[in-house]
Amino acid sequence: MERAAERAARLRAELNFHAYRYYVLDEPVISDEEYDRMMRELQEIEERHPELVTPDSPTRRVGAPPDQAFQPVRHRSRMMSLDNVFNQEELRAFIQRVEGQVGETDYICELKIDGAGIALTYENGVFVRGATRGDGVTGEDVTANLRTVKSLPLRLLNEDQVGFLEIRGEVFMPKESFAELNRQREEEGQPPFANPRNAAAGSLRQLDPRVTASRNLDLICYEIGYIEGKSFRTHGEVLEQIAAWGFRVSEHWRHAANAGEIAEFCREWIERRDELAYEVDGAVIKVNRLDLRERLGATSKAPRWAVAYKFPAEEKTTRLLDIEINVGRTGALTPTAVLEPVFVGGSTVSRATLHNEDEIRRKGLRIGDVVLVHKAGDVIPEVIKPIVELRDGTEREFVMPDRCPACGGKVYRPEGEVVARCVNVDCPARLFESVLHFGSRGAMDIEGLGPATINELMEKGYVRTVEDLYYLTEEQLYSLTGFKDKSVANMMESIERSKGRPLSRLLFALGIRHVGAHLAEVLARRFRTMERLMEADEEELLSIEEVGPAIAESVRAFFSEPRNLQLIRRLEEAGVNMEERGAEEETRDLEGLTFVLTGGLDSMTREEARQAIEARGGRVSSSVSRKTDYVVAGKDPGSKYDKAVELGVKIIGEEELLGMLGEGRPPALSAHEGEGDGEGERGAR
Ligand code: 3BD
Repeated sequence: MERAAERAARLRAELNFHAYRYYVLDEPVISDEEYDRMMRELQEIEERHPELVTPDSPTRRVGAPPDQAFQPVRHRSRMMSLDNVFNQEELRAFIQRVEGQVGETDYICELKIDGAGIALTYENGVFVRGATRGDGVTGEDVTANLRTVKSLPLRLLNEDQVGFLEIRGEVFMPKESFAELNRQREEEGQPPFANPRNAAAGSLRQLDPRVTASRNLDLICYEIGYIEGKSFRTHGEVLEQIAAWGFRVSEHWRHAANAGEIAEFCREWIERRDELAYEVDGAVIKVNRLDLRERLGATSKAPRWAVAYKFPAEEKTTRLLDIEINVGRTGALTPTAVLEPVFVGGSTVSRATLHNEDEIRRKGLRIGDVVLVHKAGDVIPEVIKPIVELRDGTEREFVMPDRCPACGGKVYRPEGEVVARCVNVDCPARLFESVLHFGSRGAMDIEGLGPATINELMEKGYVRTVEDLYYLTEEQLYSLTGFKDKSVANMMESIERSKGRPLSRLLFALGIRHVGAHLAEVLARRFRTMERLMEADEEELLSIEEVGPAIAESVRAFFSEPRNLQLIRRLEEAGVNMEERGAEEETRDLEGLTFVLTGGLDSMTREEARQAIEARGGRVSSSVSRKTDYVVAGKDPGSKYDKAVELGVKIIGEEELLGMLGEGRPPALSAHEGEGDGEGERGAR
C-alpha cells in the first residue's frame, strides 16, 4: 500500500513534467510510448486503489461530467475589459495620456489572441477551479472541461508555497484545428463555427468533457488575477513567473522602451500574423511597472494602463471562380462571387455578395480574376478589387443576364435604379424565398419548414403560392422524403399553430416592401385588423409618425394588387388570424419616452424588452443622446452606459424596467422631461 502510494505520486509528478515538456515547451524528453506506458501504470494503480486518486492526477484530465452544469463563479477580482485603439495616432494619444500622468515609462507588448478569456485557480499548487470570463464579475465553472486542455498545468512547477493563486489567460483553438473541426461539422450536417473564438468558447461549454477533450484547445496565460504572499515589480517578471510555474506564455511578447518600439511591434505582427498557428486580432500594450499601473488605475470597465491595438481587417487574395445570380423574394437579382475558399479575418470565405452590376463595373472585376478579399471579425466578407497584374487574358467580363436564371422570365432594371429584378410574380426563386421568409422565426414561425422541405413542396407542385402552405394535406406531407407519422404530425401541428400569430407577424411575413418587423408592429398596433389596414388611405398612413411617403405608397400598392387580395382572402379562409390580439386593453403609459438598452438582461432578451416597451407606446433608440429618457443598463453594459453618465441621462436597472412594464409608473425623470422623438431611424430609409 505504502509502495503503491509512493509509486503513484512519482508517476504523477513525472507524467505532469513530461506533459509540460511536450505541450508547453514543445520539447519532449521521452518517447510517446514511454509516456503511454507510465500513464497506463498509473491508471492501474488508481483503479486498484481509488483512494490514491488526487485532483492533479493526469488520469483525471477527462473525468466524469460535473453534477450540475456550469455553476456561476465570482472572480476574485473583476476581469476587466480593454479599450481599443485602431491606428498609430490613437496609440500615441494613449501613450501621451499615460506618460502625462506618470512620466516616461516602458511597456510590454503582447499579441491579442482571439480566444475565450478564462481564470484558473490553484490552491496549494493544485488546479482546483477554472471559470470563463463571463461578464467580468461572474463567470461559469468549466473546471472539468479546462482539465482536458493538455497545456494546462494540473500542479504548479517550482511552486514555493503559493497558498492561493489565480491565473488568467486565453483558451483558443489553433487555426488548423478550427478548419478541421468545421470540415467535420459540415460533413455531419452541423453548422460550422463562424470563427476560432466561437469554436473555443463553444468547446468550453460542453456538458461532456470528452467532447472538449476532442477539440484540441490550447491555452496562453498573461496575468495573475490574485496571489497570496508574493509580489512583483514589473509585468515582465510576472510573465516570467507564470512561465516558470509551467503555463504556456506567448513566445512573442516583447519589451518596448517607447512609442517607436511599440509601433514597430505592431507593424511587424500585422505583417507576420499568418505565420502564427492561432488567430490574433491585435496587440495588447501594457505599462510594464506595476507601481505605475496602480497609480494609473482603471475606469469602471478597463484599466488605464493597457490598451488593445486592433489590427486592420485582414486581406487575402484568392480566385474569383464565378459570379452567380441569386434571386431574392422581391425578385432582386444579386450577383454573388464564388471564390476559391480562403481563410481570412478568422473564417473561411467561399462566397461574397457583389451587391449589383454597377459595383462589379466600378471594381472592374472579371470572372477568373485573382481578387483581394477583406474580412473584419464578424462582418460580411467583401471583394475589394482585382489584381490586374495577374491577368493572363482568360478572364471574362460579367454580363447581367436579361433573363431570370430561375424562371427564364424577363429581367427589368428601371432607369436610375441599381437593382435588376425578375418581374415574374410566379418565379420559383421568388416563391422559394417568399415561403422561406413567411415561415421564418420573426414571421409566422412555422417550425420545421426548412429550405429542403420548401424545395420539395414546390417541385411536387404542392406549393405554388404562399397560401398553399395552409392547404397542404397529410397525404401530401407523407410523400415527402423522410416524412413519417411523427414528422407529418409535427408539421401539421406547426402549420396549425402559426395560424394564431398576431397581425404584426403576418404583415411582416407577407414581405411588403419597406415593411420590416418593426413597422409591421407599428401598423398592426395602429389598425388592429387587416380589414382596417386595407381600407386605410395614403393620408391615414402618412399620419403615422414612422411612415413616410415611400412606405405609404408601398403599402397602398400591395393592397391594390388583386393577386395580393386573393392571397389574403385565402389565408383568412384557411383560418389565419387577421387581428392584433390584446390590442384593446393596451396601455400606452410609456408614450413619448425614449429608451436605450445596453448590456444583458436576465428575464428577457433585448429584443423582447424592445417589443415590450414599444407595446406600451415607448420608443427604443440605438444611441444615447440628450433626448434619451432612460438608459436601461443590464449586465456588462457597453459604452452607452458611459455616454449616459456623461450626459446625465437617467440610468435604470432591469428591476425598474420590469416595474415600468408591469404595474409601476415610470420613475421620476431626473435629467429632463421626455419630449418624444429623439434622433434615430424614421421609417424604412
Ligand atoms: C489576449 C480583456 C488586461 C489584464 C485587462 C490588461 C478583455 C479578453 O491575448 N490583458 C492579452 C489578451 C487579452 C490581456 C488584459 N492580454 N485583458 C487580455 C485581456 N494578451 N487575448 N482581455 N477581454 C481578455 C474580453 N473578453 C470578452 C469580452 C470583453 N473583454
